[in-house]
This record gives sequence, C-alpha cells and structure tokens, in this order.
Amino acid sequence: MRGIGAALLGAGIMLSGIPVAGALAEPVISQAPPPDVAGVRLVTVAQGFERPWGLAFLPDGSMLVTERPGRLRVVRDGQIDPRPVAGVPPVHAMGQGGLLDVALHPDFARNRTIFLSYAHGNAEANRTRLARGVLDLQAMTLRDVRVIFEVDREKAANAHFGSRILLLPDGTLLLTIGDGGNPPNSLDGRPIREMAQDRANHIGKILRLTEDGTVPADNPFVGQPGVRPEIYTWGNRNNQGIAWDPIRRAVWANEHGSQAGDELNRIERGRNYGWPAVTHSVEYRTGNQIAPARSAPGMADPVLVWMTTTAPSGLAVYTGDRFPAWRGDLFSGGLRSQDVRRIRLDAAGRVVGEEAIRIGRRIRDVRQGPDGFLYLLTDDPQGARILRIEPQ
Ligand SMILES: [Ca+2]
Repeated sequence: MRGIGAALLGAGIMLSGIPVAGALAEPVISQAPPPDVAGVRLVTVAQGFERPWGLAFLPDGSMLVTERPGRLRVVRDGQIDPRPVAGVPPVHAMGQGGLLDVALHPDFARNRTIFLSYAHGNAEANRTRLARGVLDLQAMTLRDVRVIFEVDREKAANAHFGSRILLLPDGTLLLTIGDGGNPPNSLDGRPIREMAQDRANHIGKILRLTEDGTVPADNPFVGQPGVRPEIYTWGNRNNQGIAWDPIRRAVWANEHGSQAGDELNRIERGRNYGWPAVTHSVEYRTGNQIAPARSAPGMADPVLVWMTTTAPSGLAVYTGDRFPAWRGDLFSGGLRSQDVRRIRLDAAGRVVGEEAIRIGRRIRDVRQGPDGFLYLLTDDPQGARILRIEPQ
C-alpha cells in the first residue's frame, strides 16, 4: 500500500511513480487530511432546511431537496418554497431513516417523473423503499405515486438504509442498500451486517432495477438459485454517494467504513466488495478487528481508502466548464470531515491525487448543476443549506 500524500508531494514527478497496469487492485491509502484546493469560494444559495439528504436539479435550474422528516422541498431563485410538495409517501423518520434520495427520470422534461427512496415502517420493522411519481409543480403535488420496490425483509433499528439512486445511461437505475448497522443490530439471530455477504437478501448491496422497479433481464445473477436477481454488487456496507462517470463509462461509489476505512469503489457488475469479510476499518470504540484481512481473492478492493474517517456522503463526477482543470475528477462529500474531497483520476480511472475543499459543515450531497458549478447540500443541525462552489 502507498500513501497518497507522497504522490501529492512531488506533483508530476511522483505521480509517475504510481504503479500502472498490473497494480490496479492495490488501493491508494489516504492517511491524513490532504492539502487544500486553491482558488475557490463558497456562495450560499439557500438555507433553512431540516436534515436535508438528497438534491436534484430540474431542467430550469431550480432544485428538489428531500428533508429526512418526510418533506420534498422546491428551491427557486434561492428561495425555498414554503409549501412542501404534497403526496410524498409516509416515511419512517427516526435515526438515519426518513425521506432520503431524489432523482429525476431521464425523460423528466416530458413525463415529469421523479424517484424517491425512503425508510418505511417503524423502529422494530423497517426497510428501504423506492417510489416514483409525477411532479406537478403548479399544484406542488406528487401524483400517481407508486411504490415500485422494497427490500425483501424488514429489520429493526434505524441505521444504514443506503438509499442513493443513480440513473444509468441504459435506462436502468442503481439503488444502494445499507447493511443495517454494526452490532448489536441483528437479524435472524446474527449480526445484520453479515447479510451483506449473503446474496439471498437485499441488505448490504447495490441493486439494479428497471424504471418500474422490476429486474432487468441482463442483471448478473438472474436465474441463479438462492440469489436475489436485483443484486448488482454485494458486500457493500453503506453507500451514500454514487455517480456515473461519462468519461470512463464507469460507476463510482463511496462507502462508509466502521471506524476508519471509508472507501471509494469502482462499481462493476456482479462483484463482491468485501464487507464485512474484508475491510480496512475496525470496530467503533474498542478498535477491535472486524475482519482478518483487508483484501481477499475474488473480492474487489477499493480504489481509495480513507484512514481518517471522512464519513462520505454525496459524490459527483465533474464534467463542467467552470473549472476546466477539474474535468473528470470526483468530488466526495464528508459528513465528519466537513469537507469535499477532490479525487484526481487519470484517464484509466486510477487515483493520482487528493485535495480538500474545507467547508466546516457536514456535507450530505454533492451535485453538479446545469450551470457547471458544483453544489453542496449541508446537514447542519440548524440552518442547513445549499452552497455553490465558484472560482475565486
Ligand atoms: Ca470494501
């Protein structure tokens, strides 16, 4: 393993020292907070949300924001419409649960359809659901709401719902499902996180669904006995950022570790991402080992591991014109680190550098706006806001 700090010190010279083909499985280890991104400033676009979670841009530049207690808000010209959108399904708003992500249908301009992910149920029996509906902005109502998917079983406690939605260019979507949390959280008499290594359930997975919530015929495990056909990848702890990379035609996702060991993964169909059989992270508080190894044959290694916990949430691939030097780089939000990490990738998708834009607020979501700026959704207990990153 190598530290990314060393790679950054020497800029281009040391970058050439990063192994190329043949060493792709070896993750870059981020051991310490990286240097600052220079030449940016932050502009507050709107503020006053209550525990916001997901941000989506409408074609006209206005925005949809989910609030975990169960409200869908509309932001126009920096103003939060005082009326939440009516018709949103009832949610289980407790702990990490509630109304979570929002995403637009690829043909939104014509069909006005959006997707919402959320926790459904109660403290003893809950699960992640996905619904779709037609957004009527004149009436501020969601119509024709249908629950199109729910996790195959209920769990107790209120942790790790996952819940990012990513529309793919082929018209299908990915939905991340968390592992249900660390012990003592359990299911069927065993630690619930072990479900991530069992493909007979949806827990601790990234799922691939059609826009109606059904199974695409070309999913990796279709037809395999005892394996849920919605599964796209498995062994995922809790992905709260996922993004399509149009330059490398790849999917990237960040993932919370337990104590330390947060990950950035390149998501490839049918692969096992290891949790909790292999991990760089350790148990909270005790620091005890979770897994005997950090890597194993047949399991996908992360491309980047954060050993200083960022608690990653929100992920964007920058493709805009406002920051030409950033094109093709990843921007990963940090709840705990209260920053946004710029992860520089080469053309093949290898990590070649990391920098930080320090925000001083918990970052829940990161999106590129239609104007080419980067937007952040903060999860401050009070005064949560949308920030825009602009050149200084
Ligand atoms: Ca992993």
